[in-house]
Amino acid sequence: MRGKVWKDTVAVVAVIVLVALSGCGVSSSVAPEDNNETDDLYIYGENGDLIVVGFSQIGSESVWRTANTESVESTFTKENGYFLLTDNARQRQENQIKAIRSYISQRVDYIVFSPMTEDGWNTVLEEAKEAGIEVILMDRRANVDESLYTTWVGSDMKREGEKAAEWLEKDLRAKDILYDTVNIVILQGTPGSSSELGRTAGFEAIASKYKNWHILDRETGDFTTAKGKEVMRKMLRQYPQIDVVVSQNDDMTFGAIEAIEEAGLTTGVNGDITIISFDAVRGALELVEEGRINVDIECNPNQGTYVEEVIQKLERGEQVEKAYVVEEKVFTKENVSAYIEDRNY
Ligand code: GZL
Repeated sequence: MRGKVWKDTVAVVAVIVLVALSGCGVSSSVAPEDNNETDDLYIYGENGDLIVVGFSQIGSESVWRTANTESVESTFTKENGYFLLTDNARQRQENQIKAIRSYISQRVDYIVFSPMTEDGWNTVLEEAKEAGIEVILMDRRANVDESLYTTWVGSDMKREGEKAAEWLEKDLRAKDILYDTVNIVILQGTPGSSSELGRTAGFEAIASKYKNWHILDRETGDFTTAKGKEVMRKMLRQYPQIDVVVSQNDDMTFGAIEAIEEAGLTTGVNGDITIISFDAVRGALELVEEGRINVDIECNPNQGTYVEEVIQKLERGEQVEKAYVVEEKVFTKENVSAYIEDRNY
C-alpha cells in the first residue's frame, strides 16, 4: 500500500488490537459499505502500491447521480491500480464532512467529492490540506479558496442555463411569438448547489432581457421525481396559465410531466406546456424523441475518467489545471435519435 509510513505503523497496531478483541484473524481489505458509519481505520491488507482514493458522493437522488457514481466506481478499480473507499452521504452535507474526515484519518492518497452545496467546506478542506492530501472536486463546486483543492472536474452549469434560454429564444422566434407574454415556472435543484445556482443564473441572465417573459415562480424539487411532481401540482393549482416549465433535472421533469398530464394538459412539441429539462439521461431522451420534452440540456455524469487522468498527471509530478470542463450537447427531436442507442445512463 502506497502512502504514509503512518499507515503501516497504525495498521500493525490496529491488527494487534482487532485480533486481541476478536480472538480471530482479521479480514484483509475492508472498505466501508456505502454507509455513513465509516469507522476511522481500515485494515487494507496486502494491496501493494495501489493508489488509495476516498470518494464522498452526495447521494443517489437521481439517475444522473447513479451514473456519476458508476463512472467513478468503474474507473477506480484494483485492476486499474486503485483502492477505492466510497461513501453515500444520502443528501446530507454533514455525512460528506464525516466521510472526508474519515479519509483524512486513514491518510488516503486522494479525496474526490461532489460538494452537495457550495458553502460549508472550509474547515474540513483546511484539515485535508494540513494532512497533505490532494482534494479533487467533481461535478459541483465548493465556495472555498483555490488553495484548498487541487482541481475541479465538472460541467459549466451557468452555460447550461444559458443554453436553455437560448433555445427558448430560438423556439419563440421561430413561432413568431418572441415578444408575446410567456409565463414560465422554474423547478430548481438543491438550493445552494452549483447546479441550481448556475442553471438559474444562466437562464435568468438571458430571460431578464425580455420584459414579456414572466417567471411566475421558482421552487426547489430537490432534483427528485417525487418532489418535482408535488411542486408542479401546486404550481398548476396556483397559476391558471403556465406556458414553459424549466426543470433543472430530468428526474424532476418526469414528476412534472406526470402532474401536468394528471391535470389534463399535454407537454412538449405542439403541447400545452413547453418542457425544458437538464441532464439528458436516456429515459428523458426517449421523451424528447416522442416530442413530450422539447429540449434537454446535457450534463455529462461520466467524470470518473477525467478525474483519473488528473490523478495520473499528479502521480507523474505534472502540473494540472485548476478546472476541467466536460463536453456537453443540447438534444431536441431533430438530433436526439442518433444518441439514444449508445446512452450508458
Ligand atoms: C449536475 C448534478 C445534478 C444533476 C442532478 O452536475 O450536480 O445533481 O443535474 C443531480 O440530476 O442530482
